[in-house]
Amino acid sequence: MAKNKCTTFFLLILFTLSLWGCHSSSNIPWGYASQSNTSGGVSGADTILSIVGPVKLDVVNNKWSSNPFTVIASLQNNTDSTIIGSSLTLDLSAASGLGLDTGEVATHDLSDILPGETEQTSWSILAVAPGFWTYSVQDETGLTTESSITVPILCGDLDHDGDVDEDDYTIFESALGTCSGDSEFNEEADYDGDGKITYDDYVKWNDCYEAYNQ
Ligand SMILES: [Ca+2]
Ligand SMILES: [Ca+2]
Repeated sequence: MAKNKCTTFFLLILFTLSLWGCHSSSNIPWGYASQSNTSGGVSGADTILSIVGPVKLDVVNNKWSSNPFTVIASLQNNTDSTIIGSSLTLDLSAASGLGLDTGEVATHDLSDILPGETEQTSWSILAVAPGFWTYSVQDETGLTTESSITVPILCGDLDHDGDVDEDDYTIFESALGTCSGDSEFNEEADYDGDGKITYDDYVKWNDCYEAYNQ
């Protein structure tokens, strides 16, 4: 069945928009200041492993901030003997939207930890997709602690790959002119929430595109 009359009304808009060309997306360096922190920890018999990292990435100029972000892990030695040759390993296997930043490695060696002392290390982690992601850090004895971060969906990022580009426009275009209930209706592209994907929604999508690509 054809799309309803809403579609007909927007045939002209479709034609007009077909003349619109996306700019090439530019690689703008990501990374801004500020992050809110949380900490978690699991007690071993006499050793405490804890993580400090952001609970949520902010969105600044329609980009994740800060990205990459930093996670710090600490190993506290409450025993009466020195911990020698320990290491901590970051596990992102359960967090498909996160990856190690360029040059980063999963396992970091620690200096020897005297009784009562704490050693820490940090990783640079890159968010690559929106979602709620849980990661963990483990020492070689099996002591593990985990933390989570929320990576918000960017405005206009209809394919949820962390950018606003031609691919997102293609998704928007396929929904343009549809109404709620149509098979090609995309609720996420209905920025004004009126149940129709119209030129007004396009203007809002384009604002997102311009913000991301400025
Ligand atoms: Ca995208
Ligand atoms: Ca709308």
